[in-house]
Amino acid sequence: MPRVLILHTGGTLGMSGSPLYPDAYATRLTEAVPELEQLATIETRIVFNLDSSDMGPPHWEALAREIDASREDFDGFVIVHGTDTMAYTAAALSFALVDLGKPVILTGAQRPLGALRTDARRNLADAVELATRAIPEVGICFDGILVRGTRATKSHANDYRAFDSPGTAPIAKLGVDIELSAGLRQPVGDYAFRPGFDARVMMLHMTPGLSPQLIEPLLKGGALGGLVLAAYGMGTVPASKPDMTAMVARAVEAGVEVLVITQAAGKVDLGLYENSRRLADAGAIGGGGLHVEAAVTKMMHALANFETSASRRDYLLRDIAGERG
Ligand code: ASN
Repeated sequence: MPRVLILHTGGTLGMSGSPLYPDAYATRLTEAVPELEQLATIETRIVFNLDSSDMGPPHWEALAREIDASREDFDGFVIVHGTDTMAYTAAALSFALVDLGKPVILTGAQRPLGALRTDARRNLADAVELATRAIPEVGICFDGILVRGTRATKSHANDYRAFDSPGTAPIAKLGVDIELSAGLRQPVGDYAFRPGFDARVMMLHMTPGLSPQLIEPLLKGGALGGLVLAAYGMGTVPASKPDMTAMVARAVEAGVEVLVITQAAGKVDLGLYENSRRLADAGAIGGGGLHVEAAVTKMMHALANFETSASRRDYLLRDIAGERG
Protein backbone atom coordinates (compact mmCIF):
# COMPACT_ATOMS: atom_id res chain seq x y z
CA MET A 1 0.00 0.00 0.00
CA PRO A 2 1.23 3.53 -0.69
CA ARG A 3 1.96 5.63 2.40
CA VAL A 4 0.24 9.01 2.70
CA LEU A 5 0.75 11.63 5.39
CA ILE A 6 -2.31 13.85 6.07
CA LEU A 7 -1.44 17.19 7.66
CA HIS A 8 -4.47 18.89 9.16
CA THR A 9 -4.40 22.70 9.35
CA GLY A 10 -8.10 23.51 9.84
CA GLY A 11 -10.80 25.02 7.64
CA THR A 12 -14.52 24.37 7.18
CA LEU A 13 -13.95 20.65 6.59
CA GLY A 14 -13.33 20.11 10.30
CA MET A 15 -15.56 22.87 11.70
CA SER A 16 -18.88 22.77 13.55
CA GLY A 17 -21.25 25.19 15.29
CA SER A 18 -22.79 28.49 14.32
CA PRO A 19 -20.85 30.58 13.55
CA LEU A 20 -18.50 27.84 12.32
CA TYR A 21 -15.30 27.33 14.33
CA PRO A 22 -12.47 24.74 14.19
CA ASP A 23 -13.55 21.59 16.06
CA ALA A 24 -11.54 18.73 17.58
CA TYR A 25 -13.17 15.96 15.53
CA ALA A 26 -10.78 16.84 12.72
CA THR A 27 -8.28 14.81 14.74
CA ARG A 28 -10.21 11.63 13.83
CA LEU A 29 -10.45 12.05 10.05
CA THR A 30 -9.89 8.41 9.16
CA GLU A 31 -12.59 7.32 11.66
CA ALA A 32 -15.04 9.69 9.95
CA VAL A 33 -13.99 8.64 6.41
CA PRO A 34 -12.83 5.02 6.81
CA GLU A 35 -12.65 4.46 3.03
CA LEU A 36 -9.42 6.51 3.04
CA GLU A 37 -7.69 3.47 4.55
CA GLN A 38 -8.57 1.47 1.40
CA LEU A 39 -6.47 3.87 -0.67
CA ALA A 40 -3.32 4.12 1.41
CA THR A 41 -1.68 3.51 4.74
CA ILE A 42 -2.41 6.81 6.42
CA GLU A 43 -0.83 8.78 9.21
CA THR A 44 -2.64 11.96 10.31
CA ARG A 45 -0.97 14.84 12.12
CA ILE A 46 -2.69 17.94 13.44
CA VAL A 47 -0.32 20.78 12.63
CA PHE A 48 -2.85 23.57 13.27
CA ASN A 49 -6.60 23.83 13.62
CA LEU A 50 -7.37 27.29 12.25
CA ASP A 51 -9.71 29.20 10.04
CA SER A 52 -7.35 29.71 7.10
CA SER A 53 -7.71 33.49 7.33
CA ASP A 54 -5.39 33.06 10.36
CA MET A 55 -2.72 31.28 8.30
CA GLY A 56 0.35 33.03 6.91
CA PRO A 57 4.13 32.85 6.42
CA PRO A 58 5.03 31.15 9.76
CA HIS A 59 2.43 28.44 9.07
CA TRP A 60 3.72 27.88 5.51
CA GLU A 61 7.22 27.51 6.90
CA ALA A 62 6.07 25.01 9.57
CA LEU A 63 4.21 22.95 6.94
CA ALA A 64 7.22 22.95 4.62
CA ARG A 65 9.44 21.75 7.50
CA GLU A 66 6.97 18.99 8.38
CA ILE A 67 6.95 17.70 4.80
CA ASP A 68 10.71 18.03 4.37
CA ALA A 69 11.37 16.07 7.57
CA SER A 70 9.03 13.24 6.44
CA ARG A 71 9.80 13.23 2.74
CA GLU A 72 11.55 9.83 2.74
CA ASP A 73 8.82 8.15 4.82
CA PHE A 74 5.76 8.80 2.61
CA ASP A 75 4.81 8.47 -1.05
CA GLY A 76 2.55 11.52 -0.95
CA PHE A 77 1.17 14.29 1.25
CA VAL A 78 -2.35 15.65 1.75
CA ILE A 79 -2.92 18.98 3.48
CA VAL A 80 -6.40 19.65 4.85
CA HIS A 81 -6.79 23.43 4.74
CA GLY A 82 -9.42 26.16 4.81
CA THR A 83 -10.35 27.37 1.37
CA ASP A 84 -9.91 31.10 2.01
CA THR A 85 -6.10 31.16 1.83
CA MET A 86 -5.46 27.68 0.43
CA ALA A 87 -4.14 29.09 -2.87
CA TYR A 88 -1.52 31.16 -0.98
CA THR A 89 -0.33 28.11 0.97
CA ALA A 90 -0.22 26.03 -2.22
CA ALA A 91 1.92 28.65 -3.98
CA ALA A 92 4.16 29.09 -0.93
CA LEU A 93 4.82 25.34 -0.65
CA SER A 94 5.58 25.19 -4.39
CA PHE A 95 8.42 27.66 -3.81
CA ALA A 96 9.61 26.15 -0.50
CA LEU A 97 9.78 22.54 -1.77
CA VAL A 98 11.00 22.93 -5.37
CA ASP A 99 11.40 19.59 -7.17
CA LEU A 100 10.36 17.51 -4.16
CA GLY A 101 9.24 14.94 -6.75
CA LYS A 102 6.20 13.74 -4.77
CA PRO A 103 2.54 14.81 -4.69
CA VAL A 104 1.56 17.50 -2.19
CA ILE A 105 -2.23 17.78 -2.48
CA LEU A 106 -4.19 20.47 -0.63
CA THR A 107 -7.90 20.06 -0.10
CA GLY A 108 -10.76 21.23 2.10
CA ALA A 109 -14.49 21.69 1.88
CA GLN A 110 -17.28 24.22 1.52
CA ARG A 111 -19.50 22.29 3.98
CA PRO A 112 -18.19 20.58 7.14
CA LEU A 113 -17.52 16.85 7.15
CA GLY A 114 -20.38 16.36 9.59
CA ALA A 115 -22.96 18.28 7.49
CA LEU A 116 -25.53 16.86 5.09
CA ARG A 117 -24.52 17.06 1.41
CA THR A 118 -20.95 17.75 2.43
CA ASP A 119 -18.25 17.96 -0.24
CA ALA A 120 -15.60 17.02 2.37
CA ARG A 121 -15.85 13.25 1.91
CA ARG A 122 -15.31 13.32 -1.85
CA ASN A 123 -12.56 15.94 -1.72
CA LEU A 124 -10.66 13.98 0.93
CA ALA A 125 -10.94 10.66 -0.93
CA ASP A 126 -9.92 12.33 -4.22
CA ALA A 127 -6.95 14.06 -2.56
CA VAL A 128 -5.70 10.87 -0.89
CA GLU A 129 -6.01 8.94 -4.14
CA LEU A 130 -4.08 11.64 -6.01
CA ALA A 131 -1.39 11.55 -3.32
CA THR A 132 -0.76 7.90 -4.29
CA ARG A 133 -0.21 8.78 -7.98
CA ALA A 134 2.88 9.91 -9.88
CA ILE A 135 2.17 13.64 -9.54
CA PRO A 136 5.41 15.46 -8.71
CA GLU A 137 3.62 18.76 -8.04
CA VAL A 138 1.92 20.81 -5.36
CA GLY A 139 -1.77 21.11 -6.29
CA ILE A 140 -5.26 21.88 -5.01
CA CYS A 141 -7.82 19.09 -5.37
CA PHE A 142 -11.40 20.35 -5.17
CA ASP A 143 -14.71 19.38 -6.77
CA GLY A 144 -13.17 16.84 -9.13
CA ILE A 145 -10.25 18.84 -10.47
CA LEU A 146 -6.60 19.22 -9.48
CA VAL A 147 -5.10 22.64 -10.24
CA ARG A 148 -1.43 23.61 -10.10
CA GLY A 149 -0.45 25.18 -6.77
CA THR A 150 1.20 28.20 -8.37
CA ARG A 151 -1.75 28.89 -10.70
CA ALA A 152 -4.61 28.35 -8.28
CA THR A 153 -7.04 30.98 -7.09
CA LYS A 154 -10.17 30.81 -4.95
CA SER A 155 -12.74 31.66 -7.58
CA HIS A 156 -16.01 31.21 -5.69
CA ALA A 157 -17.01 31.87 -2.08
CA ASN A 158 -20.01 29.56 -1.86
CA ASP A 159 -19.98 27.16 -4.79
CA TYR A 160 -18.59 23.63 -4.56
CA ARG A 161 -16.32 24.56 -7.53
CA ALA A 162 -14.31 26.91 -5.31
CA PHE A 163 -10.97 26.82 -7.17
CA ASP A 164 -9.78 27.51 -10.65
CA SER A 165 -6.47 28.12 -12.40
CA PRO A 166 -7.29 30.83 -14.95
CA GLY A 167 -5.23 30.51 -18.11
CA THR A 168 -3.95 27.04 -17.16
CA ALA A 169 -5.84 23.75 -17.61
CA PRO A 170 -6.34 21.53 -14.54
CA ILE A 171 -3.44 19.09 -14.09
CA ALA A 172 -5.87 16.25 -13.34
CA LYS A 173 -9.60 15.58 -13.70
CA LEU A 174 -11.41 13.13 -11.46
CA GLY A 175 -14.47 11.65 -13.09
CA VAL A 176 -15.26 7.96 -13.44
CA ASP A 177 -11.52 7.66 -14.12
CA ILE A 178 -8.66 9.87 -13.01
CA GLU A 179 -7.14 11.65 -16.01
CA LEU A 180 -3.68 13.10 -15.41
CA SER A 181 -2.63 15.93 -17.72
CA ALA A 182 0.21 15.34 -20.17
CA GLY A 183 1.45 18.74 -18.97
CA LEU A 184 2.41 17.63 -15.44
CA ARG A 185 5.68 19.31 -14.47
CA GLN A 186 8.53 16.87 -13.85
CA PRO A 187 11.44 17.81 -11.55
CA VAL A 188 14.10 19.70 -13.50
CA GLY A 189 16.85 19.68 -10.89
CA ASP A 190 17.77 18.50 -7.41
CA TYR A 191 15.25 18.99 -4.61
CA ALA A 192 15.75 22.46 -3.07
CA PHE A 193 14.32 23.11 0.40
CA ARG A 194 13.92 26.82 1.11
CA PRO A 195 11.27 27.31 3.80
CA GLY A 196 11.70 31.05 4.59
CA PHE A 197 9.19 33.83 3.82
CA ASP A 198 9.57 37.54 4.62
CA ALA A 199 6.13 39.05 5.29
CA ARG A 200 7.14 42.67 4.48
CA VAL A 201 5.09 42.58 1.27
CA MET A 202 1.90 44.32 0.23
CA MET A 203 -0.18 44.33 -2.90
CA LEU A 204 -1.46 47.52 -4.46
CA HIS A 205 -4.48 47.15 -6.74
CA MET A 206 -4.31 50.11 -9.12
CA THR A 207 -7.53 52.15 -9.25
CA PRO A 208 -8.20 55.46 -11.04
CA GLY A 209 -7.39 58.52 -8.96
CA LEU A 210 -5.29 56.68 -6.34
CA SER A 211 -2.79 59.15 -4.89
CA PRO A 212 0.89 58.07 -4.66
CA GLN A 213 1.01 60.18 -1.47
CA LEU A 214 -0.98 57.47 0.28
CA ILE A 215 1.80 54.98 -0.48
CA GLU A 216 4.90 57.18 0.10
CA PRO A 217 4.93 56.88 3.94
CA LEU A 218 5.24 53.09 3.58
CA LEU A 219 8.50 53.43 1.67
CA LYS A 220 10.41 54.79 4.67
CA GLY A 221 12.32 52.83 7.29
CA GLY A 222 12.39 49.37 5.65
CA ALA A 223 8.84 48.46 6.72
CA LEU A 224 8.16 47.39 3.14
CA GLY A 225 10.48 44.96 1.34
CA GLY A 226 8.38 44.20 -1.72
CA LEU A 227 5.40 45.69 -3.53
CA VAL A 228 3.20 43.67 -5.87
CA LEU A 229 1.57 46.18 -8.18
CA ALA A 230 -1.62 44.89 -9.83
CA ALA A 231 -1.62 47.19 -12.85
CA TYR A 232 -4.15 47.62 -15.64
CA GLY A 233 -4.17 45.50 -18.81
CA MET A 234 -0.70 44.79 -20.18
CA GLY A 235 0.89 46.54 -17.18
CA THR A 236 -0.01 50.22 -17.34
CA VAL A 237 -0.45 52.73 -14.48
CA PRO A 238 -1.06 56.51 -14.53
CA ALA A 239 2.10 58.38 -15.56
CA SER A 240 0.89 62.00 -15.52
CA LYS A 241 -1.41 63.26 -12.77
CA PRO A 242 -1.05 61.39 -10.48
CA ASP A 243 2.30 59.86 -11.52
CA MET A 244 2.47 56.34 -10.12
CA THR A 245 5.65 55.59 -12.09
CA ALA A 246 7.51 58.24 -10.06
CA MET A 247 6.30 56.58 -6.84
CA VAL A 248 7.63 53.25 -8.16
CA ALA A 249 11.01 54.87 -8.93
CA ARG A 250 11.21 56.17 -5.35
CA ALA A 251 10.23 52.75 -4.00
CA VAL A 252 12.99 51.04 -5.98
CA GLU A 253 15.49 53.69 -4.82
CA ALA A 254 14.42 52.98 -1.24
CA GLY A 255 15.31 49.29 -1.75
CA VAL A 256 11.77 47.97 -2.33
CA GLU A 257 11.36 45.31 -5.05
CA VAL A 258 8.37 46.12 -7.27
CA LEU A 259 6.72 43.29 -9.21
CA VAL A 260 4.05 44.19 -11.78
CA ILE A 261 1.15 41.84 -12.50
CA THR A 262 -2.07 42.45 -14.36
CA GLN A 263 -5.61 42.79 -13.00
CA ALA A 264 -6.82 41.19 -16.23
CA ALA A 265 -6.33 37.70 -17.66
CA GLY A 266 -3.12 37.18 -19.68
CA LYS A 267 0.41 38.48 -19.19
CA VAL A 268 2.04 41.87 -18.66
CA ASP A 269 4.42 43.28 -21.26
CA LEU A 270 6.17 46.32 -19.84
CA GLY A 271 7.55 47.27 -23.28
CA LEU A 272 4.24 47.76 -25.06
CA TYR A 273 2.93 51.12 -23.83
CA GLU A 274 4.65 54.30 -22.72
CA ASN A 275 2.77 53.99 -19.38
CA SER A 276 4.17 50.50 -18.83
CA ARG A 277 7.69 51.17 -20.21
CA ARG A 278 8.05 53.91 -17.58
CA LEU A 279 7.49 51.30 -14.89
CA ALA A 280 10.32 49.20 -16.34
CA ASP A 281 12.54 52.30 -16.53
CA ALA A 282 11.74 52.98 -12.87
CA GLY A 283 13.11 49.52 -12.01
CA ALA A 284 9.90 47.49 -11.73
CA ILE A 285 9.96 43.79 -12.66
CA GLY A 286 7.44 42.31 -15.12
CA GLY A 287 5.53 39.40 -13.56
CA GLY A 288 4.38 37.71 -16.80
CA GLY A 289 1.12 35.88 -16.09
CA LEU A 290 1.63 35.59 -12.29
CA HIS A 291 -1.57 35.53 -10.26
CA VAL A 292 -1.93 37.49 -7.02
CA GLU A 293 -1.36 34.49 -4.73
CA ALA A 294 1.80 33.30 -6.48
CA ALA A 295 3.12 36.86 -6.90
CA VAL A 296 2.76 37.74 -3.21
CA THR A 297 4.22 34.47 -1.92
CA LYS A 298 7.07 34.48 -4.44
CA MET A 299 7.98 38.03 -3.44
CA MET A 300 8.02 36.98 0.25
CA HIS A 301 10.17 34.00 -0.71
CA ALA A 302 12.57 36.12 -2.77
CA LEU A 303 13.09 38.57 0.10
CA ALA A 304 13.80 35.83 2.64
CA ASN A 305 16.08 33.68 0.49
CA PHE A 306 18.16 36.02 -1.68
CA GLU A 307 20.52 38.64 -0.26
CA THR A 308 21.09 41.03 -3.14
CA SER A 309 18.57 42.94 -5.19
CA ALA A 310 20.13 41.48 -8.37
CA SER A 311 19.60 37.89 -7.20
CA ARG A 312 16.04 38.65 -6.03
CA ARG A 313 15.19 40.23 -9.37
CA ASP A 314 16.69 37.29 -11.26
CA TYR A 315 14.62 34.89 -9.13
CA LEU A 316 11.40 36.86 -9.63
CA LEU A 317 11.90 36.89 -13.42
CA ARG A 318 12.54 33.13 -13.68
CA ASP A 319 9.78 30.54 -13.76
CA ILE A 320 10.32 28.26 -10.75
CA ALA A 321 7.19 26.09 -10.53
CA GLY A 322 4.93 27.03 -13.46
CA GLU A 323 3.82 30.25 -11.80
CA ARG A 324 4.39 32.64 -14.71
CA GLY A 325 1.76 30.88 -16.85
N1 ASN B 1 -13.28 30.27 6.40
C1 ASN B 1 -12.97 28.92 5.97
C2 ASN B 1 -11.46 28.77 5.96
O1 ASN B 1 -10.80 29.18 5.05
C3 ASN B 1 -13.55 28.67 4.59
C4 ASN B 1 -13.51 27.22 4.13
O2 ASN B 1 -12.68 26.44 4.52
N2 ASN B 1 -14.40 26.82 3.21
O3 ASN B 1 -10.91 28.28 6.92
